[in-house]
Amino acid sequence: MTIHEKHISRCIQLAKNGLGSTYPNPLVGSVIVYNNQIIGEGWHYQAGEPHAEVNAIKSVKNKAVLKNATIYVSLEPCSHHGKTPPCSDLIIEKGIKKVVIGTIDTFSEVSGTGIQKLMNAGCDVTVGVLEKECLELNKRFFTFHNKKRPYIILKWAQTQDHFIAPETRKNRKPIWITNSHSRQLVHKWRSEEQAILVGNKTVIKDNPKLTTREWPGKNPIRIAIDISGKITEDSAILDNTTATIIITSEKFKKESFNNLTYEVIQTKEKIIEEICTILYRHEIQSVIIEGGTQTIQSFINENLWDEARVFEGNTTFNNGIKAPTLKGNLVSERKIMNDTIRIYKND
Ligand code: AOF
Ligand code: ZN
Repeated sequence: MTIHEKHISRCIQLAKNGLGSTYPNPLVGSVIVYNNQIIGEGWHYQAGEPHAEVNAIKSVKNKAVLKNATIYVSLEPCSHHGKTPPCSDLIIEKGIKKVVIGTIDTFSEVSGTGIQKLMNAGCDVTVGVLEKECLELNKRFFTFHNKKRPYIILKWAQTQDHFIAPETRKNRKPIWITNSHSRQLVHKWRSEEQAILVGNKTVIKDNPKLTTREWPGKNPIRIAIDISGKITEDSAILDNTTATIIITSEKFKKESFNNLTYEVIQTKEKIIEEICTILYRHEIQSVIIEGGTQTIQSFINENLWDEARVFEGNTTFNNGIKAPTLKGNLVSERKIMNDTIRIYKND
């Protein structure tokens, strides 16, 4: 690992402190190095608050040495006036001459103009250090801006014989396939995404809350696909404690109020594409899809997914509802006690 890579790697590590709380902004980390030593660090906590570079510069005690220091940042410093002023202006104003950047910011307001500004001011700019890792860090942000849809994560739990649920079930109570540690991990994952989506069968059969109650993170926006208007008013997802979007047809549309929004699907053929467009319009950068098989499979069939996280429990059902099937690259496999977790990427 080169010195540049070592410092950008630290930027990535710092940036991850903001996971789940920076939407719609990206995760960004920054370090300032003088005489081969890190003299300042910062990351972006939350949209509307200072950017990573501002926090890193603020943390430097002896500002006089900035003129001979190098600033490392995992994403191109911004050049625009958004909720906060441009970071590239601040870098220039502080006299920092060397800038090392992980990757370009593809947000249309920035998109290379931050780098240009720095170069025009005479800074020595290096771009593309640990680029792959920096792109992965902001996979949600980049997918949203580049593909004009959210980053889509599919999640399901299956038995050893690949069923996600038994055929029949009493009392709208889910039957657990995975252990409590795996379920806690799922709640952590929910807290990292901006939204969570299910089909109406899951709402009707499981009556899920879709919250992060087993993890101290924020709740994602809840989304249910209910084209045929089958979700009943006593469903837990309509409890108004968290923002919820019901995607339905004109016939079943109701008045939106407080935390509950109804969105209408116009087409018959391209429903999944249209759902992605609706989510894009709501500025949702990431969504975790938690079932059931029909909903997940319809995203797979349209090739509208980025990552799949599949739990395999230690039980068998012999019959029931078959798990989705997909072709993807297995990128990791690990165990939580008796459960196996496999992560697939679609690339
Ligand atoms: C940076 N450093 O730490 C972040 C950047 O509304 P604003 O002012 O917060 O600007 C948001 C945009 O700035 C966001 O869409 C992204 O392009 C960039 N985020 N840039 O130089 C940071 N978080
Ligand atoms: Zn900035």
